[in-house]
Amino acid sequence: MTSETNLTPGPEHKFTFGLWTVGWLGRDPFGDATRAAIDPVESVNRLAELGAYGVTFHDDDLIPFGSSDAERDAIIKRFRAALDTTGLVVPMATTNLFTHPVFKDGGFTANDRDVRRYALRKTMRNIDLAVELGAKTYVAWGGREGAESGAAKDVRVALDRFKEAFDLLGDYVTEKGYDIRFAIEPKPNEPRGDILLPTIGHALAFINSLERPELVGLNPEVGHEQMAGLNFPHGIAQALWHGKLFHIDLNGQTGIKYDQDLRFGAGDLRSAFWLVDLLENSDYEGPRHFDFKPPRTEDYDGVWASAAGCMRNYLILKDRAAAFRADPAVQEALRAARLDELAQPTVAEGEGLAGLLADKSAFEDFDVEAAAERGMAFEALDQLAMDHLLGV
Ligand code: XLS
Ligand code: MN
Ligand code: MN
Repeated sequence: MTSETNLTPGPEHKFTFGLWTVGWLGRDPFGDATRAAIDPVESVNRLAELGAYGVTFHDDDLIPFGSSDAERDAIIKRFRAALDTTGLVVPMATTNLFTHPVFKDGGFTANDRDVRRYALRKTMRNIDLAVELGAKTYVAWGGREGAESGAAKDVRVALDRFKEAFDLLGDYVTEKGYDIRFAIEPKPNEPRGDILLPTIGHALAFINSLERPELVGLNPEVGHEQMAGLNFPHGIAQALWHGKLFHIDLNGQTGIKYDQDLRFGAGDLRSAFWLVDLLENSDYEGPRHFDFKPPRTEDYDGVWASAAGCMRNYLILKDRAAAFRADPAVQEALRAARLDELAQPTVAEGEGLAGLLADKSAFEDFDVEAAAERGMAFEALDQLAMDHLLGV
């Protein structure tokens, strides 16, 4: 690492945190909370001190479920004041459609029609607040949209209801003239046995069937794809290719198991390196949003250490990725691995299908055996990446 490497986070890095992340009390299926509740205003202040750019929230993170209108107004006023004092922004908000028992079978795809109508109204109410606070992205994680058993959910019909919900939400923000877009967050399972729209790929295909596909993109989360054994940087690359990376949830995960939500950089470090390399060399300009859970072993000192670690690891990896790309040996190795050749169209401009079919060197005279013998030189390239990642 060079001496001028700046590992101090600032607003220019666009690091954001969910109120529910540092505010997680450590309750899990086997154990009670290990930390006392924290005031969202305190979280705003602490995150600002650490160098964050913004905060995000579920409606119920900020305004406890069941608050009266007067309580709601007072909470929003206090929160706004904290934002004004610290300069923190709210680039994204979302709805909690999973904690209250009413959502036990889902929100937008619950079999119970009354619950679906309520879920839509709850969402629209919080969209109003999100827009008031300046959010440009509205995340939709359908954690309870799914099933544990085969006949319980007719998936094709549930997808009709899912589409209906996003079409109605699209109508809502369009009629209101809001400048906000939706970002679907895929997850394969947990808390439901199986969740609808389980991966980036499923969600991308779904978005194409909506009435206003331009209003809907993705909020992929590192651990969620890795829970399904998928390559997260590859998924993000495809989301970027479709112009659908609207937001991102960064955290850490070690393989196919429960949703660990480790701090960013913990878990699969190599994957994190390639992710930062990709994001920093893409046109994605949105927040670097951390959706992690400081382990329940930690007190609040540990919580802030964990939050600071997310940002520090991102900045270290950004530095390592930049050093990798700038290294002449890497540029040579990229050429040896023929990345420049991948960027050439397979059929030359003006050549067309006819040209390909007429080209004997492409088939009749092609030396298949000689081509098969050519090494790809990927191992040398990957070792250079390893050296840079490890700072050697
Ligand atoms: C849970 C999700 C959730 C969403 C927001 O696994 O990551 O926290 O990001 O509802
Ligand atoms: Mn997660
Ligand atoms: Mn998430």
